[in-house]
Amino acid sequence: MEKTLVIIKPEAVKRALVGEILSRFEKKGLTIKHLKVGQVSAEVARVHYGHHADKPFFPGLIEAITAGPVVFAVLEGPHCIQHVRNIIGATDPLKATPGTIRGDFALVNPTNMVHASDSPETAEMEIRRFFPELGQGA
Ligand code: 3AN
Repeated sequence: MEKTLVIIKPEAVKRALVGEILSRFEKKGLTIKHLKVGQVSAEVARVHYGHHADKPFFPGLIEAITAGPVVFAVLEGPHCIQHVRNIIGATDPLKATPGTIRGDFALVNPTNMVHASDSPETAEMEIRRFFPELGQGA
């Protein structure tokens, strides 16, 4: 069954939106396979957002994702990756449709509330990055 990695970002944890966000995935019918509170280190953040390293917003992005506790989740279900991307909405909160998580709760980047893997390859890599303790069980 397809899996994806979700990070509920520090701004969303601070605003007490964890339950609201997880419940949207659950109501869709997706299964929470693994769940934990943690923190993204600056070192891991620079790897995770390496594809944006040359962008002017990179320092702010690293600051935002490392600003406080986050929630990591592995979700599972048919077409899980695309369903989760649909539920979270467009990357830019200004373009995210109302009814999506970013459309309902975010105003501006880089605090767009949630990260979710965008392909099977990144999902596999990100699950290994943020749940190393799962090993082969991931
Ligand atoms: P997504 O998170 O939707 O997969 P990416 O991977 O292109 O989008 O962007 C990673 C993160 O970088 C976004 N979640 C957002 O926080 C931040 N970001 C993307 N574009 C901008 C931008 N133009 N200005 C500030 N932050 C941005």
